[in-house]
Amino acid sequence: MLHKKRQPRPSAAFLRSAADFNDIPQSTGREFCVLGRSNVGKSSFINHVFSNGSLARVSKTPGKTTLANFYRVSDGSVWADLPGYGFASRARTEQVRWSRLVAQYCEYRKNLCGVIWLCDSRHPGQALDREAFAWFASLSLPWLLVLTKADKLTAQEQARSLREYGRDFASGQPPVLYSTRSEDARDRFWERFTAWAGGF
Ligand SMILES: Nc1nc2c(ncn2[C@@H]2O[C@H](COP(=O)(O)OP(=O)(O)O)[C@@H](O)[C@H]2O)c(=O)[nH]1
Ligand SMILES: [Mg+2]
Repeated sequence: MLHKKRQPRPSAAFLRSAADFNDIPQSTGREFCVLGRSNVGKSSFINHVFSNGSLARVSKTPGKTTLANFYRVSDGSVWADLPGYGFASRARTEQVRWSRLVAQYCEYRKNLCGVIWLCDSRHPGQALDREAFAWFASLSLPWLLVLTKADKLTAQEQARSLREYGRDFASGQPPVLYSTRSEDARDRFWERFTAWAGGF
């Protein structure tokens, strides 16, 4: 019987948390950061993609995480789960609020190879994401756009989300749909990540 070739699936272990830039672990290897607005699904994504439900804490209260959490990955790289930007606030005065930590990390971390950028697949065109994009693109950081919570969309809506996000935030890589409810999503992510990160 023929088996579909599986992508290699790295595992990860918690390294440390950092409250400010000076706390960040010494590391010279390849590093990737996970960036996105509060509640977009960053911690859930990290747990799911590494098949380890207790790696990152999934919060019930949006905007609570102010620490960056670092993980050592079995491929030798390090991943950083950064505090989310902005808040899903009820007020209309939403604006990007970068923590100093995120700003300094993205600007000064020498071995940062790229941003795994998470946006909610249901909400293309959000002002906060546009601002975030303008900022890290200005730093010339490569990004891979991951569209979270795809299980909440129909196939047609997923196609539309891919189209709109791909148009707004075009890079050499089309966005990747993700859902923590799907094994296929995990395989697809690793396939795309390997193609993207292979060049760094
Ligand atoms: N249906 C669904 N819910 C998700 C998915 N990813 C995250 N969530 C939910 O979204 C909420 C925020 O997730 P969390 O990982 O804490 O977001 P973070 O603030 O970006 O780290 C939690 O209630 C998660 O269970 C997904 O792929 N599908
Ligand atoms: Mg989180």
